Amino acid sequence: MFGVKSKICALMAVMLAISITSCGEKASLGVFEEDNGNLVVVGFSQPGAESAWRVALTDSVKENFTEERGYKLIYKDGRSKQDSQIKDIRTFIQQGVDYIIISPIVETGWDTVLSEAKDAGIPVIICDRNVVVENESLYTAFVGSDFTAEGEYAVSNLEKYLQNDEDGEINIVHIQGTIGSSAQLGRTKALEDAVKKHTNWNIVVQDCGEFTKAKGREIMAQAIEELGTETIDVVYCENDEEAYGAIQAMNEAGVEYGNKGGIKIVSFDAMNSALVLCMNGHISVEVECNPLQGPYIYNLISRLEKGNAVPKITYVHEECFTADNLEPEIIEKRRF
Ligand code: GYE
Repeated sequence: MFGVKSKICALMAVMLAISITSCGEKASLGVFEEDNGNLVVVGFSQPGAESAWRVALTDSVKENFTEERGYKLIYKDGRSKQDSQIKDIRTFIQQGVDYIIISPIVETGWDTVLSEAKDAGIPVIICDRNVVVENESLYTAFVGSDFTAEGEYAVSNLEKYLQNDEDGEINIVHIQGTIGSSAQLGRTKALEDAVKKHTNWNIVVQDCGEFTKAKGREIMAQAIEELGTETIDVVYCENDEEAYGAIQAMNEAGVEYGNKGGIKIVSFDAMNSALVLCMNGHISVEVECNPLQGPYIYNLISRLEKGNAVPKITYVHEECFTADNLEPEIIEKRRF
């Protein structure tokens, strides 16, 4: 049935398909360049989409780098793996983008890929979490949070809630974020320093909640089961998703929490729904982590486009909330 002729035909068809594909790629690359001739191309590598906070960051960057403003944004989600993020960054380099924005899942392990971007002459803006590299010149600028300051806000406000308990033991369940991310490192350090300072504070559980609701719930449910409902005084959650999960676990176990009595909750991000819980006294301390970083990054890249120098570090504006400084109008005005 399949004679030499048909085999040759098949081979030719395959070759044609290959040449069409490669032409297609070339053509689309050509179109890419032609269509975006005047557009500045920006690749944005996110670690994943583990929280509402991160979705807000993605939206903020997308809203700022629009075609109307002269930009073409290529967005890539690293599915919570550093390897995928590195692959995505290499793709941007191959595509010859003009700038790369990276929100790095963890702080270390970026030297090689950043050197590749530098060799290709592509400026890199690190956003949200930071990197630790041997040579700071491997990236152009950092825009994001001061996580040590965030942790210190959290701890000093928690101290206010606990000041009447100076003599009793304070048992803390500590649900950490992705280990090795700057958000986790800064927020953890502040708590661990506070525990060293207050001899009656004890971390009774310390586990990684990966910044997700499911893990937050799991860790808190297990803590309640192992320690009983009376032993835990504080749950320190390194983001709102984990706090929502911990609250779910406490609701399911019938455990009291909040300012009126029961377990005190500390959380980070200050997403609107968490602020409502804070205003109502269910969450005791909410430290804001501002995901609206798009305008800051846009500002930096516009300056670089004009050939101007930019600051190496830009911290975004952040505040700390408790029931005492929250009102519905404050929450309504916020965008995340
Ligand atoms: O707190 C959390 C997110 O890196 C600051 O990551 C960010 C953190 C944020 O998933 O909700």
